[in-house]
Amino acid sequence: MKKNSVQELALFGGPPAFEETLHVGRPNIGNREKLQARINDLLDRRWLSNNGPFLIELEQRLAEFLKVDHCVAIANATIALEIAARALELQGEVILPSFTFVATAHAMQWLGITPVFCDVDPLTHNIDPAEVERLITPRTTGILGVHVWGRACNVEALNDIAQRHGLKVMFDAAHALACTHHGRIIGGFGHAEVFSFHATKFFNSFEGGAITTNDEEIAQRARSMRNFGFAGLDKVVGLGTNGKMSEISAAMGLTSLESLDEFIDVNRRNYRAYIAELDGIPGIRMIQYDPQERNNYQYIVIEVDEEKAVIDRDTVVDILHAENIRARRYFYPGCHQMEPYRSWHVPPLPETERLTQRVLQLPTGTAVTPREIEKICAIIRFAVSSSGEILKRTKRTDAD
Ligand code: T4K
Repeated sequence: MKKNSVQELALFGGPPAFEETLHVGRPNIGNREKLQARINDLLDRRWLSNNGPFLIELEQRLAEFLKVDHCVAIANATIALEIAARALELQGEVILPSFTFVATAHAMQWLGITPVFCDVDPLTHNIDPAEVERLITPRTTGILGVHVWGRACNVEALNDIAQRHGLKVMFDAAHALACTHHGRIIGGFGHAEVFSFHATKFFNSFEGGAITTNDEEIAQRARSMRNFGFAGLDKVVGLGTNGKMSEISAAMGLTSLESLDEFIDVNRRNYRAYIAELDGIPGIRMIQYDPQERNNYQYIVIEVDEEKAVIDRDTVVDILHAENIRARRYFYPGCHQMEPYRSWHVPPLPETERLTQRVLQLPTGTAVTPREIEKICAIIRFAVSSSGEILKRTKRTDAD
């Protein structure tokens, strides 16, 4: 479909466009005065990085919150994944989903570990343990599950497979801060878990991430690796990198932590508003969070069933973009369809491919109001109800 035709169609008799663009991933900002006071403190102290007091406080508070023995704050989740994989001594092949942000796969490939792409469960969007077992080879050393949208992987099944095959298990928990699995907070599962505190996450430290673990040795290795391999003033005990979180990021992290409950409340309110507003639109299904678990509700995820909606996901996204709503298509087209992996000709992953064609995300967080959610949903309802007309007009315009 031509871009212009979508723009014309989006405006054709539908609800008016937003004047200011609404984004998925607009950062939540905590208490500015407290942040500014912390920034003054760190400037007065002239301690800007390298294990400063804000970093130590953030690590302690997060470890307490996540009920883990160790929390190692890192510059971002991608480097945290790399450091965690090295601390776990992963090598050869690691099995992970293709339905994830490309950083999960890149972190392994960057270390010379081959990411082996696994299909997902269509209901949970998480790595499918039965498929994992099928992909194990003599070169496999680990399984890297991703708690997609904050909904936990089948941790028990993955642990069981790992135990039977002598593998390590680690989780990419980039989406899963403050989420639970069977009532237990995510952070202490597997050998290690990795969180992202990127600006687009509901809890942010500008850039940032953390490795959490209950294993003292893994924590110690990670601490040393994030600081060039140092284990004392002049003593380097192994290979390392620079994965340190700066004090200004830790200051933002502490400030975000103080507003965590408020951010989740707003996300939950938005989530419920979207459920109510999208109810009954044919072919539009919003993924639901298990009410028995805690979730952070930071992703509003819609599946578009093209047959029932008579409109495909990409046209819905194009229409939303034309109306100044920057809906996203995470995780399109799937890591295995991105370079360098695409050139490897990975065998088909039918559930992943199906999902990557159907799924989109809508704006939420403290930057979005209930009134804006009503309007976003009105545009989606209008797009679906006019889909026959849109198809007719698009065909005509494309043929022009
Ligand atoms: N594992 C998983 C499963 C992940 O989802 C991610 C990251 C990682 C690992 C790696 O974590 P980090 O190394 O980043 O800590 C964004 C984020 O950059 C990325 O962190 C996130 N996942 C991913 C799902 O989304 P892009 O390429 O979509 O970013 P971008 O620049 O298009 O921004 C997204 C939207 O946010 C835009 O519409 C604009 C808005 N935005 C963004 C920033 C940075 C703002 O409004 N303000 C801002 O400051 O990846």
